[in-house]
Amino acid sequence: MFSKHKTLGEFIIENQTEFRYSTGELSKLINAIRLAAKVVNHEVNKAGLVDILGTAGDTNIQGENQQKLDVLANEKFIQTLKNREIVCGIASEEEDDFISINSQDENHQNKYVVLIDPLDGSSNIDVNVSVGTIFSVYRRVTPVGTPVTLEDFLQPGKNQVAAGYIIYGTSTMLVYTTGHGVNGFTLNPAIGTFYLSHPNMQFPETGKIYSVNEGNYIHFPQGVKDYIKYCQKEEGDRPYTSRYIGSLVSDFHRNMIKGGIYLYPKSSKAQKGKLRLLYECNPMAFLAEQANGKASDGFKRIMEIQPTELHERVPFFCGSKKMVERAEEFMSDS
Ligand code: AHM
Ligand code: MG
Repeated sequence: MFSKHKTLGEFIIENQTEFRYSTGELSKLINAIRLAAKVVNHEVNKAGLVDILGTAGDTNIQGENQQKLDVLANEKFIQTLKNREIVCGIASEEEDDFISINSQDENHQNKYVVLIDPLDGSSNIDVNVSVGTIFSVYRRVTPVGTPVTLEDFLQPGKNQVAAGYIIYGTSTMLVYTTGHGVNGFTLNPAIGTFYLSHPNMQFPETGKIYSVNEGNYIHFPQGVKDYIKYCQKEEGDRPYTSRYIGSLVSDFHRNMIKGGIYLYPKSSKAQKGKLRLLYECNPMAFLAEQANGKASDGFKRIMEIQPTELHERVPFFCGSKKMVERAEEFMSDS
């Protein structure tokens, strides 16, 4: 029976055998992410107090200014994963290239690669609005013991063995899946322990919330314009409510709990959309599907897409199954 007081550590141990390749390695990896999450949480929480706000001055590969906390979160996650020697490679939104770990040591046996967006929605940091960390885990495809290659990272989302996010919100939560449903853990900051607070999370089949940056409306494809008008129409259970935080993790999290759809379509300004396939869309798509939701690029399943670049972008429609399906109908009709 579900105990409200089960900790993430206990949960990981209890569910270790559910992993397809149960060597304990993936459990250690989730443990390392848990640790890094606590460190980053600590930094995010004190952001308003100390001089770590603002722009670090560097520009990342997407041409965006890096916030200092992005840099910090990136460092913390990479350091934690490196120090524990449990992965063979890491790719991050904040790094131009992937990082190979233990590439000098021919005896290393680590089988997993991790892709992360260390601090997503970072434009929200300096206004005290929720941000998140997103992670995605794959088994490498090249032989164990050799340096990782780009091929290990450019896998379709359906190959993911684990994915999740940390939301630094009114409370901090770690939500993840290893392909056996989605579970959410809330941090008790007083003692630094995550507790299973949201077992078996599920998107409601349909919902009443649509989340999209409507400021870009004029640039959207006709199908998206039509779908937005549909959401706003007075008919049946509509009009829907519009809610957009501008922080994917937070918008996704709310929609999973309440029922809704998140859209970041392509536009005439950004032909491939904005969000990154490998460390934003794929992990969220894996979570969505594991929670009875759906994720698509407007036409096809996100997790079927064969990536060709580390920082590839893709249009993203994600949320309650029926709502995503309806949006897809508008896309194909147009
Ligand atoms: P980031 O990785 O630079 O933070 O960008 C990703 C974020 C998402 O969290 C959010 O949903 C989206 O960008 C908001 O974009 P916009 O401001 O164009 O609406
Ligand atoms: Mg991001």
